[in-house]
Amino acid sequence: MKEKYRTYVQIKKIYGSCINEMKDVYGYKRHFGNKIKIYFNVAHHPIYSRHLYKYQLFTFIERTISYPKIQQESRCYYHRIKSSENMADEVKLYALGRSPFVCRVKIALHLKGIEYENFEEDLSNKSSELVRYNPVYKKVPVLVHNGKPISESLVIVEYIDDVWKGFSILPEDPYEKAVARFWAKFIEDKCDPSIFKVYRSNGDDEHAIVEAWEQLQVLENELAVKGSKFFGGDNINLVDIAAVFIAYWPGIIEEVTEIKLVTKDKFPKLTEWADNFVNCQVVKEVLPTREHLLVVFKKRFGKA
Ligand SMILES: N[C@@H](CCC(=O)N[C@@H](CS)C(=O)NCC(=O)O)C(=O)O
Repeated sequence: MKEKYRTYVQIKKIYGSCINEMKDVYGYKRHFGNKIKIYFNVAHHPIYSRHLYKYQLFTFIERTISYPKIQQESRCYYHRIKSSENMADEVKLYALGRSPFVCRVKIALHLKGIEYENFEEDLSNKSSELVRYNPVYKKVPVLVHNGKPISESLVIVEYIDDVWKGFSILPEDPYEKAVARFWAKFIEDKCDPSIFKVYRSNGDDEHAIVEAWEQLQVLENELAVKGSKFFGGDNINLVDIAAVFIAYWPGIIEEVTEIKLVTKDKFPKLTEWADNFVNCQVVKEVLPTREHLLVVFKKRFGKA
């Protein structure tokens, strides 16, 4: 009890000093409400998390908070703070904000708390660096780590997981790891291309629609069998990251067009997963805005 009180006093002290820092950063004072909310906000906020990590109060907070969603998000921040030693490296990302492939890499970087320099590409006039770093495909994303380039989003995500500590994107167990890779490859080789095909035909190719539904049904069944919030279980993993396109893009494309591919009626589990996934803090941080994609797709589908 005494220890708990001391910890609480410490939190209050940190909380007080951090309020000023937050005012500097955000220019306004946040309202934190009751005690539990204080812990919640403290655990969430990057500045607080840094202090909390320093004072090793995180486990106390984890014990205090009984809400699973808060725990999940707090854990993410914890891993980001824990991996702060990751920041010494020079990391460059050749990117395109609206690309789901780039988003995969950004999610991985954010999960690990890695600072990186973003180089936004114009695909109609690719930079000489992009062409030099990815001479085979000349596509984004390319990650350049201490001068060494790596291409292909899923390869990059695995590289990030191998090199940097913190949040584990792939399971440790070799069998579980192989299973995660299998599903990521299924999404990459089967699901995404079949959905792209539907959109490329403006929804006119009925055979393509049936094919896409077949692939999506496989994912729907997998989620039903797993019975978990994410493909990765309680936390996101490689499979969830691989499926970022399915989680976010169809909803926006289907707002612009008449194509209805990923609907709640047809895929209740998959759409529930998509909601959970896009609402994860790290995912929200990296997704292009709805407004931006709406502009892109209105132009693309001739609705501008
Ligand atoms: N399989 C690649 C796909 C990357 C990709 O298609 N990138 C697109 C942007 S979304 C691109 O750079 N396109 C340029 C081009 O095709 O010339 C990956 O996973 O990284």
